[in-house]
Amino acid sequence: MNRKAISPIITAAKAHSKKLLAVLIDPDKLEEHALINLVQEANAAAADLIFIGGSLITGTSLDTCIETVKEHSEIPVILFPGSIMQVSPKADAILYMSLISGRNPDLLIGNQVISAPYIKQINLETLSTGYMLVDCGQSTTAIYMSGSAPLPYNKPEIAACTAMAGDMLGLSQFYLDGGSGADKTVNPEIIKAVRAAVDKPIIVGGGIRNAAQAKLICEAGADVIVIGNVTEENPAIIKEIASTIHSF
Ligand code: 1GP
Repeated sequence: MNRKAISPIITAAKAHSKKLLAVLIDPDKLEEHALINLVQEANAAAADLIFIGGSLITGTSLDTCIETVKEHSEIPVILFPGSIMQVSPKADAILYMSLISGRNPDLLIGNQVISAPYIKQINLETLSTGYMLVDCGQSTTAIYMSGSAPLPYNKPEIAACTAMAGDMLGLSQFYLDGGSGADKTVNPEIIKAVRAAVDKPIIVGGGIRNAAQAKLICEAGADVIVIGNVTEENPAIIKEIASTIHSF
């Protein structure tokens, strides 16, 4: 199959200060008709990336979901796996994450060891990502499922040192995540601190519901904005958020 190389897309966008919009699809949540509608909205909005995955997927629909997206869109598909069950050769790339905000060895390195041979076998592009859960005021599925404490909301210096360590270990990018459906977004002060600490792409998601929030997050230094929940309720919001961050 013809896959798109993703790393150059993200690196080039950062180099040109162009912000990217990623639409997150949870394969469990959408019926085929709603999925196609969402993908068409993403196309119309010129969304840059589609992330697929979830902290807990209860269905067996990952491959089918990717196939449907690919049938209806040219937007690159990147796996955002909540577990080693969520690896598929049908995607263009995978966020190969280490949960560096936590101290759960399985998510720091254990699951990566288990999944590495298969990912190599299917020749999937790996985007090495320092994944950092950030406390946004409530417990989320991601926090619970990871069995780890998130970074404190009001301690930017801890987030900065965490990203700095990940940078020194050679991770290629960082994902600051407030968790799906978070009441508030990641604290912009945390994003600013991480931006000052590392010169690598920063992905931010969790609780982003409108263009004004997306703009604040871009201003704080994010390179890629992720929206999930809000697009399920209101797919038309994709265009509003895309045009705001693309004109940044
Ligand atoms: C969650 O960052 C993503 O891991 C997106 O969050 O669903 O709240 O947009 P939302």
